[in-house]
Amino acid sequence: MKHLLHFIFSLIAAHVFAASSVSTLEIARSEANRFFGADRVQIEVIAKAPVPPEGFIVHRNRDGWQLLASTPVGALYGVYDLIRRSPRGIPDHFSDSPALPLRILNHWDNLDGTVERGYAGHSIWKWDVPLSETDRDLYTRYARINARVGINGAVLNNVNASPRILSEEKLKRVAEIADILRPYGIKTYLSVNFASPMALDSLSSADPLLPEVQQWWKNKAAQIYGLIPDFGGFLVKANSEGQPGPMDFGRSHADGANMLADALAPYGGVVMWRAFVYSPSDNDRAKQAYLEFQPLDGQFRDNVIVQIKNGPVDFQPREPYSPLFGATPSTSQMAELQITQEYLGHSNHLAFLAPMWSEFFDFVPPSGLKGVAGVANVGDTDNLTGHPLAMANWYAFGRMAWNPELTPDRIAEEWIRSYLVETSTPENVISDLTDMFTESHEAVVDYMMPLGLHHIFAFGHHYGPEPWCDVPGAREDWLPRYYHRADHNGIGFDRTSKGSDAVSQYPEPFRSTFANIEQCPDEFILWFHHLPWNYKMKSGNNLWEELCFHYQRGVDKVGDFQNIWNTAAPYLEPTLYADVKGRLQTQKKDAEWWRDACLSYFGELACLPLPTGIPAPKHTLSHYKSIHLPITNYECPSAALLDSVR
Ligand code: GCV
Repeated sequence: MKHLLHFIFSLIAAHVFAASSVSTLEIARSEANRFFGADRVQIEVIAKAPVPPEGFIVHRNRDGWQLLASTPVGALYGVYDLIRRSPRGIPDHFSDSPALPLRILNHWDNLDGTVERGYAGHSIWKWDVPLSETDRDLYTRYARINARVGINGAVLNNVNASPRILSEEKLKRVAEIADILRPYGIKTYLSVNFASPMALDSLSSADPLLPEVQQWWKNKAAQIYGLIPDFGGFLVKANSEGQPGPMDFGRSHADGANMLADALAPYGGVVMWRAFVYSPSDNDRAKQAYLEFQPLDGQFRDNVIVQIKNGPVDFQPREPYSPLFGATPSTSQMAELQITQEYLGHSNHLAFLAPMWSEFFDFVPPSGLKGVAGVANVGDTDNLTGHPLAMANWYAFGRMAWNPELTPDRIAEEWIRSYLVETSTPENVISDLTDMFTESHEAVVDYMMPLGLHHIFAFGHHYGPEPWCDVPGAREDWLPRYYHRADHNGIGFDRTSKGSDAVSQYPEPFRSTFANIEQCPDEFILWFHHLPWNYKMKSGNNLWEELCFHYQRGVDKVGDFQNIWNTAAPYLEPTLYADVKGRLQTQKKDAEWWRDACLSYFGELACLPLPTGIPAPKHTLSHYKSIHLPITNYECPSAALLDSVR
């Protein structure tokens, strides 16, 4: 490595950069100087250096470090890696580059400033007023946070997209934002509404095979690239949950995606076409994405990437991986993860998500993916993420998008050391905090939906338990009973060949593992099997007892987290300490609410007593059924509101 570096440095003496890339390098240099002292890090960017485009090589020398990259953004990432490594000691030689080319945040931000499933205030993007210095500073702060973990793209608006995002006025604003993000290596993308030609310019159709529709999108692409030369491309939610799409005109997803892809291709743009679809007619929602997209394999243009949610249903606390991954070998795929905690206690609960994403990558090799997108948890509150520790999820998303093999405990520890505690913090405190982070997702699964249960949330806003939920006129597959299928005989969704046969969408060995009740992991058992309440589990408990113990384990874990947090108090910033302490109290009460409500409801069906060690519910089932939170789909309930109802 050392020799290679010297060889490269001596061969190529100078390099000229395009004007736009100079500022990236300036940022890299100023970050390095600020953190390590003037000129301690010598940065060289050599276009022909044998370093991957966003990668870097670092080598310690007498005065500090030599950092080599083939692009300015590679240098910037190298500086941030040096900074990240510094609390643990920087090795003499190291190199790195990202595993996935696209590492993108998807904002579900609306033009009116609301954020769908956003629990950190309003959108940071301003659409109707001139950008102030404060806005620009915020966008720079946002860009820097992303660059520090290697996130290289941002889709600015909601997939439930307003056509107005493509109006000239809004595109000019997009260009202003893109100019601020660009020096940090971030490309800007937009979600588009498939019917935009009809909504914006009164075309009579948005049929992707009509020449005038194709021309409309070509003109739109030309306009966008005139304003934003490095625009990343479009994200599209089509024919899903009421959004328009090519199927409205009798065309396929491929027809729709390809039309947009052709418009973007001359400029190098991509289309990220979402596979989040589920028609009301199918017998199992979990099968839909596969059924609609697998037969289209090979029909998409090269610059189309099908974006698939990690699981087959919808960002549940735990899902098996979506069988669509790997099922379309001739079509590019990317994964969609959710950083915002729509189904994980919003910004009231601590749920560090790296373990969930790591579990996903254990099933889905990153080598088969073009990228990964994360639905952002960013808003305009001071700490940007609502729950102060939810910033660790934004961080973890970036780190895992860069390297999906990083372990959750390493990521947690990095974040804790870099952003949470004082440098004097004893190792045992750091270790306990790390455990708290890495165990927190499983705790949430335990007190919300253990053993493969899913989608038993309150209707609409998805906060709190409602396994009994019934909304007259609602689609069956929007109601919890569709998913848990509990009655006096048992509980769980039979997805074996005797049921919906969703297992047959999985390749071996997963198909057999999930289908075989003896082999199916406990964490997915009620996802794939309908079992009697007295079914004997691997632990020796019957299913009912096992369910109860999981709920209790989740509650107990939150109690442990409270203790760990209190012990760490002397090493934490006091306001942050108090904020998280309050949220942990809410989380504990919510965990008890989940346990008591779900066990009351399922217990009444199972007709079995609570096992020893499980406390009696605080209230009657009818009390739990009477709880309705008056909140929207972009609000986190306050502690006071929750205390007044549960
Ligand atoms: C943006 C779920 C969420 C919706 C979201 C949708 C999607 O249904 O509840 O808020 O819409 O997923 O991913 O498109």
